[in-house]
Order: sequence, then structure tokens, then C-alpha cells
Amino acid sequence: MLTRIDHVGIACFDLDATAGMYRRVHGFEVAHEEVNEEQGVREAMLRVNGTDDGHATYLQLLEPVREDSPVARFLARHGEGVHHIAFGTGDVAGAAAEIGAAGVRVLDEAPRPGSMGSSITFLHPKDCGGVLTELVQAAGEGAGGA
Ligand code: CMX
Ligand code: CO
Repeated sequence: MLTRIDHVGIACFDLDATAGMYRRVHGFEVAHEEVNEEQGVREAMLRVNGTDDGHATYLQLLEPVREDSPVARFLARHGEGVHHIAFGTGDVAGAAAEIGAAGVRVLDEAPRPGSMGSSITFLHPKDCGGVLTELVQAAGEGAGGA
């Protein structure tokens, strides 16, 4: 079951400048920053609100760290803007299996490491109404956790 919007991923050329804009214009602070080499991004998480499943909704700012990464390709084709939406779940592998069985292409063989110790997987945008869709199980969420 998908229980929240975990984050909206936004592709940008300059993470620090974009985070500065969100601080000045929207009043959102960077709660966490990391590099995810596997995904080819430097990313910042800006917490927007708590959710009634006990977790939270973020903006995820994404700056590519190499040219052959999905976010670099996206920026080259489309420029800056909304890149993906991520839904939170207590069981990312189970949700991906269920959604995959409905005929949607799951882009990862098994969940991979995401922000802040989460487990993530992606669904093909062409099977999701043109929206690149991510499933996220937060660190500690699910069996034994919230
Ligand atoms: N949203 C919607 N459509 C997208 C898209 C996006 N973010 N990225 C690509 N597409 C579309 C393109 O417009 C293109 O459509 P057309 O054929 O109609 O022109 C098609 O998908 C293929 O485009 P492409 O440039 O060949 O795209 P890629 O080779 O990058 O493959 C995808 C697309 C989704 C398979 C790839 O980006 C992917 O595997 N993404 C998952 C991983 C990821 O995005 N990681 C970064 C975020 C990390 C995080 O959130 O933590
Ligand atoms: Co994401």
C-alpha cells in the first residue's frame, strides 16, 4: 500500500543555488544532503510536512554528478523542472511486485539505496501516464517500524 507522497524530485543544474531559491522564496530549509553515486546525483531533501502515516513529505533537489546519469539526460532534453514523484510504503519490494504484476515495468531487479537510508525502486514513466514514479520505504519503516 502506498500511504504518502514521500517526495517530489526536481532536476537542477546547481543544487546550492536552487536550495537557496527554495529557502528565500518558499521558506524551506535543507534537512539532509548526500551524494548517491549509484543514481549519479548530489541531492538535498527539503522537508515540507509530516504525514499521517508517521513519516514526511519532502522536495528532493537533484544535481547530476556524471553525464551518463538519468538526471543529466533529463536536464539535457528538458531543462530544469519536476523529474519524478515518489510514494512512500511500508513494503517497497511487495509494492513493486504487486505493481509489476499489473503490467507496469519496474526498473530495478531489487530495491536500491535511496536518501537517508531508504530503499527505493522506479516505475517506467511510459507505464505511469508519463510520470517517472519512485517507491520509497524509509529507514526503519515497515516490518517492526512505522
Ligand atoms: N519523466 C517522464 N518521462 C521521462 C523521464 C522523466 N523523468 N525521463 C525520461 N522520460 C521519457 C523521455 O521523455 C523519453 O520519451 P520519448 O521516447 O517519448 O521521447 C523516454 O522516457 C526515454 O527517454 P531517455 O532520455 O532515453 O531516458 P533515459 O535513458 O534516461 O531512461 C528512465 C528513462 C526513466 C528509464 C531512466 O531515467 C531511469 O532509469 N530512471 C530511474 C532512476 C533515476 O531517475 N534516478 C535519479 C533519481 C534518484 C532518486 O530519486 O533518488
Ligand atoms: Co527520488
